[in-house]
Amino acid sequence: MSTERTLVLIKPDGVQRRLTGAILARIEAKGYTVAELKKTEATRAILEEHYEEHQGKPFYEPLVEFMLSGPIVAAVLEGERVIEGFRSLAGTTDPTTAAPGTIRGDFGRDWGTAVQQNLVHGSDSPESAAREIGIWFK
Ligand code: RTP
Ligand code: MG
Repeated sequence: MSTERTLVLIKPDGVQRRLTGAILARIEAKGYTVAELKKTEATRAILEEHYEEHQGKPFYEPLVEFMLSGPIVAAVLEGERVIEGFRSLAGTTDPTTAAPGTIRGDFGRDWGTAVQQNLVHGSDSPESAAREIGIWFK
């Protein structure tokens, strides 16, 4: 048994496009528990912490601007191997090439500006999950 917790964000494009319910339905259908859930707005300070590893990369500033562009839904999921499992449900980073059947593959596309509009975030390791849950659910 390896029950884990992971941090999921429905990014501003997902909330704005009214995909929150559809995304949560896929999470629950897969058998994961939504342990915490809130609609919130990011701040630059929160994003600097959350995206610490990406600071200095060319996509960092556009990513932060995008994440500040509207409300976000933050969730903590629980389940067996949910960290890897949610990333599998989400699909690869670029929605244009993410596999059909995944959240990014089914709902995302290239919106002209960016890969950053890819609907969801999911923690990528147990260490990231613990760190990110602490940022969004203090
Ligand atoms: P996430 O962290 O959001 O779950 O996505 P990820 O692991 O698949 O992607 P990551 O490499 O951690 O990048 C974080 C977010 O930055 C945006 N991004 N833009 N080349 C680009 O323009 C670019 N690369 C990454 C995406 O929003 C990505 O989800
Ligand atoms: Mg990542």
